Amino acid sequence: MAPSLVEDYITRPSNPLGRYYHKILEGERITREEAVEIYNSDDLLAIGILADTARITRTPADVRDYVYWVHNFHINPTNICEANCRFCSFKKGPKSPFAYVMSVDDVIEQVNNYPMKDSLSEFHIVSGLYEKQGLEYYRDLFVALKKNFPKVHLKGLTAVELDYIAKLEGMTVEEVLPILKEAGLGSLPGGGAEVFAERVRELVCVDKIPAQEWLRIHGLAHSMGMQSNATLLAGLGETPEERIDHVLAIREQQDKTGGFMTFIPLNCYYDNNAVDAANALTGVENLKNFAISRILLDNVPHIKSFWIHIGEKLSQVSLNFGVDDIDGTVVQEKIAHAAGTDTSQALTQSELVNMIRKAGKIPVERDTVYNIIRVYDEQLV
Ligand code: V47
Repeated sequence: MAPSLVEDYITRPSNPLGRYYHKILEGERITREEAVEIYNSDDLLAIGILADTARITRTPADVRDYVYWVHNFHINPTNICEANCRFCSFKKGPKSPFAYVMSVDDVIEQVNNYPMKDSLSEFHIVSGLYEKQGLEYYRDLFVALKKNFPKVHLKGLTAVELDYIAKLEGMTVEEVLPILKEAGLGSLPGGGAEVFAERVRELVCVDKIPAQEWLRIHGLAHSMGMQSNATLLAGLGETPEERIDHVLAIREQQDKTGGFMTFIPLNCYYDNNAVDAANALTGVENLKNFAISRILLDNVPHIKSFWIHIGEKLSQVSLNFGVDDIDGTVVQEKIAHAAGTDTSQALTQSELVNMIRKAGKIPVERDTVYNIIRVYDEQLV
């Protein structure tokens, strides 16, 4: 829609969401109550306009059409996990015939087998909670990855894994994080947050660290100069208000400690796990989650739609609902695929560039911490 049509649509007297348009344009913070009204509206177009207005208003003019992606590679050192999250289809018990454990050498070999390894800029490293992979394993792994691939940023270990490793070693996360940072860890991924609502956690991930601890560990990383991401896993039976409260908890933490780069609303898949598929999100709800995150998070620079979870086409649509990042090449996604997502396990750099360009945006390759590597403003490579 042309800018004038957008303005006409959102500000027409009969549109109850019009007043939020002015609020967002003026840089005013949206409250919980207002967010609930926006989220519960059936006017998806107006919600998209509000989110896009929030994105545009808070982004410098020269980069407003940029959509970011990263050349990354996922490393999951084991699928053995002691936790019992009811939504997890990736986890295996130590005696399962499908359990696997990778040594440091196995990981290095796996990366070496990737033909495009020389242009990678990020390793995304997450794993199960496994007693044989403690602090020493991760220190050795990070040192080896840095030795073999010195230019690649290590984004690894969720707050849940950090808490587990610390307890395993009889240490605190305050003690463990500096050791891992020294070994090469650059930032924390956003996983393990799930839904912060205690009511839902008791149903689906009762043995996971509570929300306050997840937030505290991210705040700790921020205080040590490490940035991080945050996720919401929706589709676990949570209410719209619980989704909004989750986003607000991130906003509150960000006010205190700064370091969140990206917020990533994820949607659950239900194959091979114990969560009822009746909770599955509609496409509309996915778009509302992106939009409300952008509208509320006036202090987090980026909103990511992980194309692996919502598919390439809805990812393209999400770029009009506040999203400015689609993650990356990924290379071998295992967690959502174990649960039945039917997207590819990887996309090439050209496929990502095309996907963004066909949605009318400018593809920008970034590194983990959003330094720009290349702006694809001309013809494709
Ligand atoms: O934390 C688990 C989720 C997350 C299922 O930081 C499931 O840049 C769907 O955190 N269906 C891992 N999802 C993914 C993640 C992530 C992804 C992309 C980028 C970044 C980043 C982080 O996957 C887990 C959990 O919330 N998950 N089971 C499932 N059945």
